[in-house]
Amino acid sequence: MDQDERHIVVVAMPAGDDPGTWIEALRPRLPNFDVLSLDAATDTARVAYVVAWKHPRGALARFPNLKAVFSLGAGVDHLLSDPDLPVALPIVRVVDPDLTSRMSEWVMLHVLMHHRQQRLYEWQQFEKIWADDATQPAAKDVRVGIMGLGVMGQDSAHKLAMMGFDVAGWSRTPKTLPGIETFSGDAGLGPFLARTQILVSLLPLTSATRGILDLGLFRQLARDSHVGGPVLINAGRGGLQNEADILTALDEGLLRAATLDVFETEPLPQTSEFWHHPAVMVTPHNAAISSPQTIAAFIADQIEAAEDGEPLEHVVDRNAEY
Ligand code: NDP
Ligand code: OXD
Repeated sequence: MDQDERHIVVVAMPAGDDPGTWIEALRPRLPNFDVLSLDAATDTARVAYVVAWKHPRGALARFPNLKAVFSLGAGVDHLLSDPDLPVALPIVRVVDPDLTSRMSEWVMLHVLMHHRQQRLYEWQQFEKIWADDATQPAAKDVRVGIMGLGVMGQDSAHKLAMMGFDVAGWSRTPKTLPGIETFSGDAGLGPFLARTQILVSLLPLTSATRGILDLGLFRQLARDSHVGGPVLINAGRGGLQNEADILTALDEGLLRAATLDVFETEPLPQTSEFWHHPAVMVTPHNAAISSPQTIAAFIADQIEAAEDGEPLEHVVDRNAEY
């Protein structure tokens, strides 16, 4: 093919971020394409695909012949929040077993951390205190509730159930999952929260879910947990949580503890109280991160398939926003 006719795949990152790693991962897998950074893609008519993570707003509107845009993650809120994103453009998100397993590792780690009161024993070791907790229940007597029963939520739910936890999940549409109690929609939220001692949020950020993790919701959680109150674990998105409400809930005992991987503002500002709150564990939005090689293979396979006339997979429902 003539050099001037080759399609371009653009890697679009925030201004100042280096797209080099992604370009290097994609190039060998897409030998028939020019894989370029946003700045280098001056021949805009040749751009057929964009691979994006938090791209500059409006940057994709200048490509008249775009066929699809690929999110570099599972979440697509960073794309849908661009008002200039072409309306009919298919958006593909990452669905990959490696990413999913990593999320489940993180969820199990933090559920276990709270269930087994690991922070208490770390403190006891520091203070040279030898004391066990005679009231430690078995996993089967601990009720975990997962908000979001999608790719991530289902895998975490199954793995927690395999460890013996009493697991339930909540989703937008009804689901039947072996060994997991399921709830859905507005009507299902109250009963779901009422039986939940450890709440895990794996929801996408949409107009319907923004700010859902607030005082009103925390008040509905089960209060009979052996750790002294409900626990919140959020790896969905920071926009799901009202951070002032989390701090109030911790102070008032509506929440006993929280593990947060995502925040309203990232990186978490130095002034945030979460950094030093004794009942909060902070991780730096790394609950699940796949290697560029894995994600690049997923995207390149889809681009090649689309060029062969096959349908794209994991296309986002623009109305549902995820
Ligand atoms: P999916 O799209 O597979 O699943 C989303 C789930 O949320 C579905 O079960 C869906 O319900 C449910 N849901 C959506 N809207 C609502 C609503 N209004 N009420 C109730 N349930 C709702 O997404 P994934 O599981 O792949 O990923 C989930 C999120 O995890 C991502 O969007 C991203 O924000 C976050 N993430 C975070 C990472 C991190 O490192 N912190 C890494 C990867 C992802 P239904 O089943 O009915 O459609
Ligand atoms: C994702 C993320 O959405 O890393 O994949 O947050």
